Amino acid sequence: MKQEDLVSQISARLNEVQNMPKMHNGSIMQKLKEHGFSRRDFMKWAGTMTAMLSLPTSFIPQVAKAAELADRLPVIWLHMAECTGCSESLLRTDAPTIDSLIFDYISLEYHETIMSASGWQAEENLESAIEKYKGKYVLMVEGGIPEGSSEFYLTVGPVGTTGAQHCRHASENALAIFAIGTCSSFGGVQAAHPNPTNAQPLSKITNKPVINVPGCPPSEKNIVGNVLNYLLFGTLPSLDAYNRPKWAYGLRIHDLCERRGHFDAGEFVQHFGDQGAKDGYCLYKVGCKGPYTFNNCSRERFNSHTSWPIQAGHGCIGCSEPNFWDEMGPFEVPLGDRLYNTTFGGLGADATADKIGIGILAIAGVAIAAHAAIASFKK
Ligand code: FSX
Ligand code: SF4
Ligand code: F3S
Repeated sequence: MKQEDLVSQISARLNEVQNMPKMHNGSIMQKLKEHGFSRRDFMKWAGTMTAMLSLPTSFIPQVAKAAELADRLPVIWLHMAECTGCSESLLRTDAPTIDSLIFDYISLEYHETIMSASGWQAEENLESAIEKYKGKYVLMVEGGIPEGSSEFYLTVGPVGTTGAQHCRHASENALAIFAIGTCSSFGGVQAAHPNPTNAQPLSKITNKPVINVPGCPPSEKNIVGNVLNYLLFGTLPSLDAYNRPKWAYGLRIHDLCERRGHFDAGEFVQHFGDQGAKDGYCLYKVGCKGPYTFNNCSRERFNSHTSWPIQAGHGCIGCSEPNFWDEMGPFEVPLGDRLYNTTFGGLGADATADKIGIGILAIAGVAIAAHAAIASFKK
């Protein structure tokens, strides 16, 4: 699409959003000011988000406007079987970030962790939010969804009502649906073998399209980026074979890793704590799964760009990939030439998120292991 066409498409969409009812008194700037952020900080943040969404810098004012209009978007957030790490990733910082404040500013109509209501009152809140915003709310679900034969796996509210029933009911009238985190996207830890509760991803619970935002947990930027993307375009983003937005999950961890130069030079950590570890060498031989994992951690990091697993000295464990608990382990041993049958379709080490399909990785695993061995040998 030509840039002028994109500009007018986004402008029309933002006008439409602006005409939707405002759900807060006050503005995002007031909220940010209360927490010590200036307009300049906000515009700088909008610049970062614009780059992250792969938009040219001329779109910064529109991204800022989308954030200002975030209070027009009612959100219902359901918790299923999980550790609440996804919510923590976004909300529980000791110093609120602009991302967490934006999330606070959207109209979060129902979120079990942070709302004050409980019991019957909470149930009523959920029902009235679904009723009031029928067809207009965004549904975000965190956690895998047990579909076990026992009614005692994850019941919420009235006796016998399962989490799965809640998800189906809330998804029926949702405008857009996001599976937040690997558990909701792919089943996660509770779906790992032997999956005693028969936990399922959200996409298997509802027939409606689900955008997956995996990561255990996903970064706050990937959660907020999806909200902004939706405000800007009002449509599903371009998705990969696992329904992950390409702007966030289009590249492998390995592609932009800060230790990549060491991988290419054959400089590896052989054991945790050795001299290579102190010198920041590549973590492939102590199990890094960055070559097989699609996510933007190496570019965006976590906690306001402070750090990320590989910077902290541990390899990527593949937390944004389907079945990573079963398929990527043991976490501190290289995959090498073992079969990895979820991500690549035997397309070789240059497979991109675009081309992947369900298939068997033998070639890519061997190619990466061989490259690591040859690079090591040359050295
Ligand atoms: Fe936890 Fe969320 Fe992992 Fe799952 O994150 S961080 S177990 S993806 O659902 O709470
Ligand atoms: Fe980085 Fe891991 Fe790739 Fe090494 S193997 S360059 S640590 S992503
Ligand atoms: Fe997960 Fe790997 Fe990023 S473990 S947080 S995808 S570096």
